[in-house]
Amino acid sequence: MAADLFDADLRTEPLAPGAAVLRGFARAADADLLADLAEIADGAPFRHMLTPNGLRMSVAMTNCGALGWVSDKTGYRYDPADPETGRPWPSLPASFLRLAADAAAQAGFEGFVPDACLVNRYEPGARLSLHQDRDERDFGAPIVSVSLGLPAVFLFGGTTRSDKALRVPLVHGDVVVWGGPARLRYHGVLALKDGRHPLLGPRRINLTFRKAG
Ligand code: MD6
Ligand code: FE
Repeated sequence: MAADLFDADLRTEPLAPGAAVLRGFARAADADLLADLAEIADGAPFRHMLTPNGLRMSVAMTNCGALGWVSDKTGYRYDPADPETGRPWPSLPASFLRLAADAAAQAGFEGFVPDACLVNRYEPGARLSLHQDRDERDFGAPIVSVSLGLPAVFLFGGTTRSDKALRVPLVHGDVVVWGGPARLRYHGVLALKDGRHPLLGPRRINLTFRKAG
């Protein structure tokens, strides 16, 4: 009985070849992840970046690791320095590295060592429109995406923007691992609904780990 409950709580759901949701995988580490995140946000505060079209993104972002993803009027890039402070991004904490490597291995990608972690903060109404992750140097490494706080609906599309997207509900502690044949599929996040999470209040945090350089 206990084993059955455990399995039902921590199951791996295939999404597509190369993509899976690891339900609850980050829950046991949530307090450590959030304590480390508070330090990261002290050194590199959340900010609303501009898209290349000059629009303010509804999702607030920061980064840790050797490279950080940034967007401004000149386009998207990975930058070793935070343009707001001129300093290197905070380093990747051990708790982040361990979780990312363990999740990747669980999904079949052994030896994942990320050099970039984009941190997305959603408040009610914030959304991320359909996009591909293609600013990384090589597409051989997977992406590991950790959801904390309020639930959200993840859109998982195909290889063209117009392909119909699956709607995948994600809750606190869920991890999506994404690589191989799924690496360039379109995806996004629907507008966050109102709510209050016991640890995070009225927000959702997403940690997206990549090998960017
Ligand atoms: C988010 N995630 O869940 C945004 N990208 O807040 C992403 O854009 C993403 O979850 C690539 C792979 C997995 C992801
Ligand atoms: Fe993405």
